[in-house]
Amino acid sequence: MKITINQLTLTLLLSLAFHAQALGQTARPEPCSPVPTENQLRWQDMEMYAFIHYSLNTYTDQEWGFGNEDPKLFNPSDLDCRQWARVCKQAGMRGIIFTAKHHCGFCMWPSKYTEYSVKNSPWKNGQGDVVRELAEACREEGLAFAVYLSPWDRNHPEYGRPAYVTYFRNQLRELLTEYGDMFEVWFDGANGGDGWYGGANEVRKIDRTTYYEWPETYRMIHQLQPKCLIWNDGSDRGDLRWVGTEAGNIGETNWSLLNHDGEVPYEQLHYGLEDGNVWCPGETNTSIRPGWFYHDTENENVKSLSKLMDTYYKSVGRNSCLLLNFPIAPNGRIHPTDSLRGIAFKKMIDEVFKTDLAKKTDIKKQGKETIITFKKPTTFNRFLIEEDIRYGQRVKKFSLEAEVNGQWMPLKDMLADKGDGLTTIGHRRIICFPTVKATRLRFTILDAKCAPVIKRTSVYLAPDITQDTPDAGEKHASDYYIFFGADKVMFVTLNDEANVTGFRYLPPQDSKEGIVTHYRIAASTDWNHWETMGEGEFSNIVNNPIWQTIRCKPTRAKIIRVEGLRLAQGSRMGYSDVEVITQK
Ligand code: FUL
Repeated sequence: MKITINQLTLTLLLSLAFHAQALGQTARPEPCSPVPTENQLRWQDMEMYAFIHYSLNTYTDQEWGFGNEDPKLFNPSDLDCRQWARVCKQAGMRGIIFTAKHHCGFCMWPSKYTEYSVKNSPWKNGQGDVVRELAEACREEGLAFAVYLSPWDRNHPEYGRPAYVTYFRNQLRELLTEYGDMFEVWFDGANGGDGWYGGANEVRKIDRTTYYEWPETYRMIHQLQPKCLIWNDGSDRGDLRWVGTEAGNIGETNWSLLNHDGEVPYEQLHYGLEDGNVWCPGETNTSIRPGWFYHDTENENVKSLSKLMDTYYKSVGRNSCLLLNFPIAPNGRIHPTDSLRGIAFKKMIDEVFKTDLAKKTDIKKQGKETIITFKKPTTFNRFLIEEDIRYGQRVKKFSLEAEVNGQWMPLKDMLADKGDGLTTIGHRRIICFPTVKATRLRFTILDAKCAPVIKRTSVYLAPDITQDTPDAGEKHASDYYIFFGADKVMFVTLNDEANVTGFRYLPPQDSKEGIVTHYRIAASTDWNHWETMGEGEFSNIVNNPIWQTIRCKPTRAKIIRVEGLRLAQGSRMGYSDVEVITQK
């Protein structure tokens, strides 16, 4: 239903909402359907929680295991779940979602339904249980706990057949009944493809809409853990949605709504659906490093503080929650760079939102306008606004102006990719703009689905992040002569001949066009003789277009030839950056 805001309705509803709350009265605005469930409301207040990726991949330097990796590789010297929980807590995370089972099928708990687990690893002589240790550590630190259970299993012989679905459900039941409360279960969207599958070593495709029989699994989850949210990038609508990218941002326009049925195209994952018929907010997932799993080669690429703040504004500040991944290093701990950066991140958030400059001001609401009058000219660069989403998400468009030297000047969201970014609000919207010194700030609601119910308006001054900010981290770039011999053949020439031990590829960042999914790479010193350095697949490169690293035995080279054997889309291979790793 579309309502044109007339001044009277708005004033009435706003004051109703404010005064009812302040006085603890029962009068409530009519909900503007759909509205969130209790579980979704609780989730939204969590704002930030951590992902932890840890599995056999940590020991094989992979992002996706094939399913035949040896469980004996799992033998951390110093595994310490309490360290993970402490770091996450200090980084401002309110919970942890742990990869109990990733696509390789290796179980981080001694499941009674498979031999492919920690029980057949040398760690603690097969008596260990990472899920239990982490669940306990979370409880001690007051963090909520949850699991990622990959529906795709590249180890299981029955994957693709009905017997696997029973196995999957049995494992889920085990996790939901033996490890205490879970706030969320995470069912990854990567499903089916090649794998080991008990030695069959073949490609197995499944029908995402029918294979897993999600309705039955959902019933089981609701029965065993009524407060647990379902994240599912599969066919059946869960309680939360993926945001269509792993880069750490949701749309500046972000409706927490979708339609209950049907496939969800990228646009809707990213921006939601204004007239959707079900509440399904976006959870922004990204990693503190380029990859989800730990790789030594990424120790220099932990996200900088400004990148993390950008991620915060583009997730929590856009009506979403941030799910930030901390990979575990082979010794069984979060790497010191990641933990220092995570803690610096939380400190910076606290610093930015320490003093609400709107607190000691005169705030006047008149119809669709709110005017904040400062006692004296005040400098600020952030505007924070919240709707009371218990009554639904209502605002469609607003404006923001600062009065500078007696003139009203429009402000816009400098982080928006499209337009001025002054569109939806929801649970929380943070508008970032260059610092202004103003006497007044005017916020005007221009369009809404129902009469708005605004809960909070705040103003802040965020400090600059510079190279001197403690633990902020730096950028890093490469510089080679690169050219193409054919549409799918790239040459990278080095200034001097060197012993090359690896090659790194950063795919195009803006679209799937030209992303290399399967490569062959060779080295030469004279353009005539080529020695193959490697051939293979870049796992998960389309969903997560991050730096890919190929390691090889030391090979003498002056020129590197990279062939794109298969591309995600298009016929010309693309790249954002490359790097040649040479022996020191
Ligand atoms: C993706 C997976 O394929 C990645 O390996 C990772 O687990 C990420 C969170 O989700 O789709």
